[in-house]
Amino acid sequence: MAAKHEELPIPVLSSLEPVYGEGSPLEEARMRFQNLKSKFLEAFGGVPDVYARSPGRVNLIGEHIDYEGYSVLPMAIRQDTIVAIRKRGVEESPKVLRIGNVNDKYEMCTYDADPEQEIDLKNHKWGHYFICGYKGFYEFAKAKGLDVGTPVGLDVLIDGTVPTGSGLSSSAAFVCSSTIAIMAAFDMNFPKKEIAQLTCECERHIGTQSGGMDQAISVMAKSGFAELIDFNPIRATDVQLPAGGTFVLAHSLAESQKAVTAATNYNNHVVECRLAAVVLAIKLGMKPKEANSKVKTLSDVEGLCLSFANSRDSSDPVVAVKEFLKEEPYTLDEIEKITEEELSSVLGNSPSSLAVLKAAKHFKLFQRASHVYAEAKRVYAFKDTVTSNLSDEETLKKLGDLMNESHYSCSVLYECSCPELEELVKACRDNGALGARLTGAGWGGCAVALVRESIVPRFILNLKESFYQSRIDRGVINKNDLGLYVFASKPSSGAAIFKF
Ligand code: NG1
Repeated sequence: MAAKHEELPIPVLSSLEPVYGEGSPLEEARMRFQNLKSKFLEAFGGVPDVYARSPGRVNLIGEHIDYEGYSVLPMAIRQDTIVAIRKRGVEESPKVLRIGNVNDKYEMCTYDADPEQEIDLKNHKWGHYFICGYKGFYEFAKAKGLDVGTPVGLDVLIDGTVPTGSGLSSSAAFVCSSTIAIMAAFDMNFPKKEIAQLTCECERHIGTQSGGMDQAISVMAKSGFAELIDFNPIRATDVQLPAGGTFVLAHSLAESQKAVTAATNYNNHVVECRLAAVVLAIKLGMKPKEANSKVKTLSDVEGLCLSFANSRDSSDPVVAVKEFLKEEPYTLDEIEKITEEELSSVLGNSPSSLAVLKAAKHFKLFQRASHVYAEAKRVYAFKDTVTSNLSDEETLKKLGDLMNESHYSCSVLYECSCPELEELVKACRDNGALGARLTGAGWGGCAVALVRESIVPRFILNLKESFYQSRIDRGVINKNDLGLYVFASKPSSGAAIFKF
């Protein structure tokens, strides 16, 4: 039997075509690789041993549920991060990690070669994402009992085209390509699902309690398909999108600095979900001590919620949420009365959770749990619609409706939107999108719109008028850069190693 896609290692290629296709994308890729090589030579006085690339992604549906254990449905985009790397000899100096970028905006970063080093989170630097991969590689090798020798110096040059802070996962593209490049420099390769798991875990060194969606799709994507990603264990199932529809990505121009705002935004919501799950478990009969230590995610208590829902002739876990969680925000004291234990201890005293507790005034458990359970269902509804016997037109309409519902839930229940995203999503719908929603973590970044293929050029032109023109006039962006902020995207391929 042929090995499953996720069991295969990262493909090692000797030409760019399998990833970048032909025509102008291929030409552009050739230029990037040539530029990378010559700048590498200029910076480090030698050529790279090997290159790795990993793409950004757009999440079509399933927002803020991966860390709750629920499946999501993203696709890779063509924008990616390419890492050129050279491993120095054991005797060679300097025994440091030198990380440069072809974009002058990013200064060269130098780190010690010690894989045990702590990342200085108070002093955020772009090179930290490489160190996530570096630490991850050594942790992974140690767990597997592999001998990778004493740390040596690495010369690294990065070229990234995924817009940062845009909800398109530039961070995962960077962490995955870095990790894979380091592995390739050590002549190692592993099954994609192991790399997806490892990169998800090691990106957490940056201080976000992220789920595994971005790394999974970046590593496992296949050209022409979106993927349904399941977790525990990680698995990818191809989803063929219906003909006649195109996904257009549009940037709200509000940058979302996920790592910097973690305590009040991303991690805050992860913590709220955890607390909602613990409170539900206790209300549904679990002893506080057991719930506090065992229940980590809303998917852990779905079974209990469903049993309750069944007793009310329903199969919807939200029935339990409505019964047992109050709509008004909870104070920390109110939750501690239920858990009978300090929240800092329930959350394992992890620094990132403590930062959340310090910053939070209250916790919206009802809203977060309602979103997560309903959004998890929408992912399957989306997949079932795609594989149903409906006509293409009916399919597209239904997918658009699901995307609109998802956005409403993200905006009203999960509160991860922002005024710019609201304006942009409305502009997309007003200009004829079948559905539009924020994508990725939110609080800025991109929206994704499902648009009939036949109207895509007009749609983009109209969006330019209704959303971007005033920003161009105000000097927020340059007219000539518009193509970077709004573009149609086809499902692209996943990570690859290049040895030329
Ligand atoms: P972004 O910020 O778009 O890369 C983040 C998380 C995902 C997922 C989404 C919300 C990381 C690396 N990624 O994505 O795991 O939780 O938010 O659905 O933190």
